[in-house]
Amino acid sequence: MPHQIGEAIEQFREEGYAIVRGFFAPEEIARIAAAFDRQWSIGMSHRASWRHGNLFYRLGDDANLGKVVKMVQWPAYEDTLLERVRRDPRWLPLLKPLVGGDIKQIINQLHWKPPGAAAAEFAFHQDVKSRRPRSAYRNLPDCYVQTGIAIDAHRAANGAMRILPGSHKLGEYDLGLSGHSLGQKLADDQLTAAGLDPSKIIDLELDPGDVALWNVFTIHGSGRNTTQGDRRFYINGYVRAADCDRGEHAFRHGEPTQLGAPVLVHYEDLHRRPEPHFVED
Ligand SMILES: O=C(O)CCC(=O)C(=O)O
Repeated sequence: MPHQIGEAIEQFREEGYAIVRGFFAPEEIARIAAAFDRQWSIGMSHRASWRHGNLFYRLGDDANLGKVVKMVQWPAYEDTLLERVRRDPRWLPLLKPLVGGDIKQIINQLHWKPPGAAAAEFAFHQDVKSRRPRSAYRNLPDCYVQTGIAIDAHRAANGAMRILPGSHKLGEYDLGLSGHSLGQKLADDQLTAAGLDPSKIIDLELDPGDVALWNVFTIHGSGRNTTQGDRRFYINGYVRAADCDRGEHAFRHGEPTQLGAPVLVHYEDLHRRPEPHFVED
């Protein structure tokens, strides 16, 4: 594993993405998968999107499937296993060389791609677009690492992420996208229209327990799941604490830090409206 981690860090710097194989063991993935299923049931029990502090069940009306849970943001406040995974000490050898040992987290998210769901496609985008408010971040190209844990196998057929290697070196790039990438079709034409070469795109194929890393400027997206099974992905986004005014600590001075009372991440009304409520679209 140490050898693999060194290579992953180098590839992340050079190509804007990397994969570490077998980061979590099969029995751990089985437990995380069960946590996903619990979170899906909670989400589906609500009549509309529902928020409690930073915890947010974002529901959608899918053209093919009807009601779906598009994602859950900050399930770690609700589920102790998911909370432990986000600050598992095994992240440190991977993250420390990139952002140091004092690390905040700005993304804690569960993604599903149910078979056939159109609402679960991500058009090509760069995550930098969602790092708001921009004034809260310093040194963005170097301070941020997005990670995704494959719960199911990720293959081209079930909507594995597609990545443009080296695109992190382009900086913030106009991909002609209006609105959120989630729920918009993944199409090579989008890249061609933006002056990029879609033949350079690669599928990020992962086995359960593999971890993918990508840079905040890396151009990526993911298409439709055309298989019969689900495709689940646990995303945690880490940032050098000194370079970000938002976020929950995951590690302080190299020590895992448990979640406490929620702090400001993306939900601007956290202190004005902390109570549970529905969010109508
Ligand atoms: O779940 C996915 O495939 C897409 C992830 C992604 O594009 C993102 O989180 O920015």
